[in-house]
Amino acid sequence: MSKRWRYSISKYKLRQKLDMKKSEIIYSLSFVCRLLNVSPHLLRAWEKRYQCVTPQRKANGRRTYSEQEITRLSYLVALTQQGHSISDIARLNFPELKKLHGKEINFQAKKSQNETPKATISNLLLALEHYNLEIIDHELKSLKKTIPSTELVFDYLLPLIQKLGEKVYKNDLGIDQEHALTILIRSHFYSEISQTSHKSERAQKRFILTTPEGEFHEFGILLAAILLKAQGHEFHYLGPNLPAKALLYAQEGLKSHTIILGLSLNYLKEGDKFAQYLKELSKLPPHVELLIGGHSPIKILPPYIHHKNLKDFYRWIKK
Ligand code: B12
Repeated sequence: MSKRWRYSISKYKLRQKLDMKKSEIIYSLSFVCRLLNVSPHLLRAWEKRYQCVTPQRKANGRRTYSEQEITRLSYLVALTQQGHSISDIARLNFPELKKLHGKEINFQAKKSQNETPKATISNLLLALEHYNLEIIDHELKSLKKTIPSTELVFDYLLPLIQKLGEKVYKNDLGIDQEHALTILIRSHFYSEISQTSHKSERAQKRFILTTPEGEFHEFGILLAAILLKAQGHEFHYLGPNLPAKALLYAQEGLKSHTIILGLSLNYLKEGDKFAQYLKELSKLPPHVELLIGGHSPIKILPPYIHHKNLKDFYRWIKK
């Protein structure tokens, strides 16, 4: 090895050490490979040839990776997938890698046995960045099993979808990735709130959840349905984009007492359309309540109910 080459490696290692704060939480090679969708062979080869990370070894010789090393590898994997050669980028520091990639990548360590919601969300989005849909699928399954519904809605799903929106807006994730994640979330939670009504002894009212025709954003009503179920209410989830006439039939057929309409930011420009929609719904029987959730383009006056956010809605259904 030439003197110059040796010097550049040791300079690089020093720089890497400076980049790396002490972190007690460590991860195995197989975890990193699953997260980044790469083979152990590839990571070992990169380490051997380019020293792009220097994982610690356990007593049994197994490699262990820190939070910073995973973030670093994550940039390297993403950049090589974009066509950069590993030999050109292996020695770049974090700011240089970020600049080249153009997007922020961040891996968050588990703070304890139970991952914090922030860490879970950050890691789900990292898996999405690497198109590792299997990990997302697995994680959603385990969240569904282990986290109580209300916490799941407010601490995990709502911030996850909102963070996804920010990342797509900043071009950190593509529309394809937005679709992939939203389909996975829907497929996991549809089964919880499927078309069949949830009957409960507690139920006094029967709800219908939908969105007006042209409104395809359905997470507001999906999360509202999970909250209704958690509170033992009876409801029918009809999904998004329902014409007013069809909603009138549904109310009659399902004999529901409250209709919940969810509206996204995108619907703010649909004032005239929504006024017309509500006009058609004036044919509902007088005892039927109408609840608008989210961003309404027009002022909602009594007797209609308006909940701008899910927290207010949750307080209302808990009464
Ligand atoms: C996921 C998503 C999609 C998915 C929807 C998938 C699905 N099946 O739902 C897909 C890819 C289909 C999509 C399509 C489009 N989208 Co979109 N989408 C989003 C995204 C990322 C999340 C929206 C969401 O579901 N949030 C979850 C809800 C629960 O959170 P929230 O909206 O913040 O809601 C809060 C309150 O409003 C309220 N609330 C909302 N709903 C309800 C319901 C009830 C009952 C209650 C009580 C409360 C409530 O509670 C929440 C807080 O507690 C947002 C980003 C964002 N910043 O919102 C863009 C966003 C809404 N989309 C946008 C756009 C432009 C579109 C498209 C026009 C894109 C296109 N060119 O095709 C289409 C329009 C489709 C249509 N006609 O409806 C824009 C709207 C911009 C604007 N200000 O007008 C946004 C803001 C993205 C952006 N920054 O540009 N989208």
